[in-house]
Amino acid sequence: PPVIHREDYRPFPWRVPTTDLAFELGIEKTRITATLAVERNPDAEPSDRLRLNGDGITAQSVTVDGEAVNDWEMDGPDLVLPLAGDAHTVEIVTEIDPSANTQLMGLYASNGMLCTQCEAEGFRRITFFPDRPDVLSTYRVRMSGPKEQFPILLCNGNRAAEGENGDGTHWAEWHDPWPKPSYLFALVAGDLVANSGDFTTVSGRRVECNIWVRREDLARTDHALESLHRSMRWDEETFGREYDLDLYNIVAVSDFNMGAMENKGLNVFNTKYVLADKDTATDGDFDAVEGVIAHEYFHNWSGNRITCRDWFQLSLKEGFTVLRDQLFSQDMRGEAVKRIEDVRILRAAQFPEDAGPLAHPIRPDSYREISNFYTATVYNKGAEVIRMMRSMAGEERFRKGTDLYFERHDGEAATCEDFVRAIEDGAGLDLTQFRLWYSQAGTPRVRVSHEVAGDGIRITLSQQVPATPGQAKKQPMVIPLRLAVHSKANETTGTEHIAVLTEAEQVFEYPLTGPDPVISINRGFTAPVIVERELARDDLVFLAAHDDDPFARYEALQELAVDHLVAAASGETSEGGEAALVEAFRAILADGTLDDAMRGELMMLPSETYLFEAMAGSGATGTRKADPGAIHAARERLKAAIGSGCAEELDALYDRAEEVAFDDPAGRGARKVKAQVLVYAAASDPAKAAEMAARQYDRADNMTDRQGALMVLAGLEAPEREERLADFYDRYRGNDLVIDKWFTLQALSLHPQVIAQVEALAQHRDFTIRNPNRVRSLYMAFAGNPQGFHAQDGAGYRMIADLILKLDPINPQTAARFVSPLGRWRRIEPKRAALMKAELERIAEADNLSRDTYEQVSRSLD
Ligand code: DPP
Ligand code: ZN
Repeated sequence: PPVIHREDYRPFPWRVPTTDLAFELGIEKTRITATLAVERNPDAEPSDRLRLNGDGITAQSVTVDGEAVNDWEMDGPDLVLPLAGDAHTVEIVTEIDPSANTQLMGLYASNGMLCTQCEAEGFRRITFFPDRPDVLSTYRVRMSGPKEQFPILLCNGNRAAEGENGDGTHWAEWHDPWPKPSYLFALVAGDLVANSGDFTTVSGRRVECNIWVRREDLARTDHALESLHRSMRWDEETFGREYDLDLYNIVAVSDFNMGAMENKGLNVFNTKYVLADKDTATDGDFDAVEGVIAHEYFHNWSGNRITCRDWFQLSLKEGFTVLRDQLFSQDMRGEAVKRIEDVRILRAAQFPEDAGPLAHPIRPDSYREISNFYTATVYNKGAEVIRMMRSMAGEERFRKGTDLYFERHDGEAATCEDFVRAIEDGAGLDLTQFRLWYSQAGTPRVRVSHEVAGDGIRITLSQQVPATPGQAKKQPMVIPLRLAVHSKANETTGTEHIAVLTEAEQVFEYPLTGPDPVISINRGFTAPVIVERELARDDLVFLAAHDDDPFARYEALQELAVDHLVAAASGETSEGGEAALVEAFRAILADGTLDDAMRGELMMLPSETYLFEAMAGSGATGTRKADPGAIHAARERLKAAIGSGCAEELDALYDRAEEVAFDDPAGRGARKVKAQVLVYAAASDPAKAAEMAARQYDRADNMTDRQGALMVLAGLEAPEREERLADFYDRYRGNDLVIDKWFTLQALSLHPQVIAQVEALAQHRDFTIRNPNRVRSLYMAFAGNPQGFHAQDGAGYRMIADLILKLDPINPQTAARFVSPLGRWRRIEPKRAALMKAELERIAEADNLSRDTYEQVSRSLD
């Protein structure tokens, strides 16, 4: 498959001012008549040929200006049509079989309904079209189909007309007044019901909002609707963005590759991010629904009104929109905890990507298959990069920058460069050097050292950006770091400064506020970097207990744990490390100034994936490899030490939390710490943990408590395990999203037989490889279970490779997502690395690999 380069971008020679689509809908046969008004694009190199993208479709007929023509030709999947004049009307008829569309790209069938997914390149599976985001067109769509099967017909924009055909079929016409690229097209036909609620915008526009679901799911849609209304209000207040149609539809679909899709006026969502009630969804699920509803809504401005010029600019809409949804959730639920959650995600998903064979800048330079670039780098690091601009400008000036961006580029297909320039001009920043964040991959490492000089402190910061594939040499980046200098002797905290590191090495001087200084740096995680500081253990303990920045407290505890665990896993002595951690924990458990939501965060040890990253490349020679087995063992030992060392405090915390009612404002925090107490009990006293967890399960009046208990039970060899797993299954049988949880918590469990259990689950009658949620619920969970995935004999690697080979012909986009866990082989100890590499090679040798999987596997072996 060819490589596409960012530098090769050329404007399309033709414009398509209007697109009329007529759909005759059927599950097995849908006929599409597309009528395109085309005219020459004065801003492009002229051409007498019109290239329309296709993918697996054939034209039944082609007419130009009303005349049937046959001088067109197929060039691979595309249709190329000679056109001599300046403006023409092109009509093309295609026929497709939605029921055979297992890729879930384009128009497909799900549970008897029809729906679409067009981003990035799915529209070309419906009809021939210039399927690229810089071709904007105004769409009119007519749908017709059997009324009983498809009583509801939805499309982008507003309803224009509808009627009956008198033969059992009916039709509807929709018109979207806003020009859009083809990837934002959507259509839904099915037997659906809506939870509806109006929203009145700041200027008084009444917007009808609907959450469309299957009848049996209607009772679980209130949270989604409320989240939508909150998002609409927040975007007006925070970014000055108002909604621009009379209708906002969201449809929940159970077969979906992504989380959700921001199609203009007609979002299509994975059911996972719509349905939630107390009995079936955890607190985390509620947050995820709120966050994804907000994300897709915010795309209406950052993505739809201003879209991307080409797919290399994906972070223009995704990075910015992730930042917007993060800020929204911070405002809804509290800044400190949300920030820790977001950093945890970045470290779990993006840091390993940046350190591995799939590393790429947030604005990639090339790709074979764009679906492979919907990554944590483009999304989450992209958000961090814009967050840094915001930190440097301050909120008010940043808002001036985003106002200018929306004003300047409304209605356009823009680039990352356009965004940066608007922020420069609007916020008054010079981002010349800062632009390196768009072009250089890899997580920068910042070293911190200091010396006390009189009543001041000189802090030396140096940076190093590691080599990444295709980028051997790096230039110094702009790294804004919020910092403060505390006094350990006085137990006082210093004032906050912002140090902006721009050179390879730089000295910053600040006054001292007391003796025994301890530096608190990258407070609030202002920069997505790895800080390397040689802090004495006492200093970390001090920061963990006293820092006035909640993120810095969390970070100090994490660092204490990382230092100890990496040393222990490397067979080095970590004299007193365990005792220090037990004491730091005790302080967290006893700290009356913390609420339980924050306490719960502080109680979470760094993940094994994060520890692999910390271990790989560390050590005196910098060539150390991660040893998953040793890390797992060391982490379990530490959990046991904390569990027994703080047993009394943990019990007391559990008892206190158990008294808090579900609806109490402190309820979420209480549920979070209960789950953590069970985790430590399982490591230190499994019999007691089994009893506690079974009791929690039996008494639970909500999914958070039930799942938290079952998660722990699933890892234990106790009779309670089987009983409660069976109970859970019986209770929720037929509820796909909850049965997904049932698969996931077994695949993630610490049970020694987890591999055999996952193999058995793959044979379970409820398992199907055709539903992406179900596949991920079992196998993505398993790939994230280090003990199972990294089993010494390679059985875990083999299982994932087998899955990739089996899934690739069915759904390549989802299959390719499973490659990256195997791709980390270079940072793992040699025995396991060889096994991982052998599985990648086995995949590479398979015939007819999809472009998606081929690209990921070949990059991983390079
Ligand atoms: N639907 C995906 C998202 O919102 C891709 N645009 O991020
Ligand atoms: Zn998005």
